Amino acid sequence: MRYQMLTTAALAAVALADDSSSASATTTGIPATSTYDIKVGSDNLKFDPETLTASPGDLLNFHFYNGNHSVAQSSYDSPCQAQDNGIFSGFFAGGSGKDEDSKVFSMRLNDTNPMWLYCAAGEHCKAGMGMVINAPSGSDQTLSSYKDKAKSADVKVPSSVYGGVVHDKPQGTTTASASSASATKKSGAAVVAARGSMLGLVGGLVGVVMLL
Ligand SMILES: [Cu+2]
Repeated sequence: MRYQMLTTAALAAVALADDSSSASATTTGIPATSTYDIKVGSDNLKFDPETLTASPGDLLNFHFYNGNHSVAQSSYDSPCQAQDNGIFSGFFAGGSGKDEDSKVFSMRLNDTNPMWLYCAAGEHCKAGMGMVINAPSGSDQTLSSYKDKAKSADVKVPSSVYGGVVHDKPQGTTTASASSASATKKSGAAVVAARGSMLGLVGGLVGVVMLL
């Protein structure tokens, strides 16, 4: 039960962070946070990019392609083993409706600690489907050594989504526009729509947790 409450709190934090960041960007002039799009499975059993340096407050969007994939977090020492205070997106499989055209898993970074990520589908992790965010500098803990260790690891699949939210991909954000005014308006509406769906999802998950 404690674990479920922590999960709920984490999801709420994502939604709240989304609101506060947009407010501060418009009212105080604090530098805007960055958004990173990460492709999962677009190039066989790989993340693209496989390494990423990002800052607290940055938003990470994981997009899923071609077949059954997911993103989960392990420690460096235990590749393919989901850790409780990490993230798990759930599985995205072509044909299930959760494909690259409609859904995305999003999370906001809280710190610059290294995040070792893998795909929990089948044997993908053992086959080298891993990535690292904010890899430790000057360390022998590298992505290639993480992948080497993964070859002989057991895969632990988390039982539920946590550490982020699955939501509908905003519509129209990739459409090229003739004027900057209409582009701004369009993306603003899309952001509001995305936020609404994220909050709705959080509410739904809270409801599910209450039932458990
Ligand atoms: Cu995979």
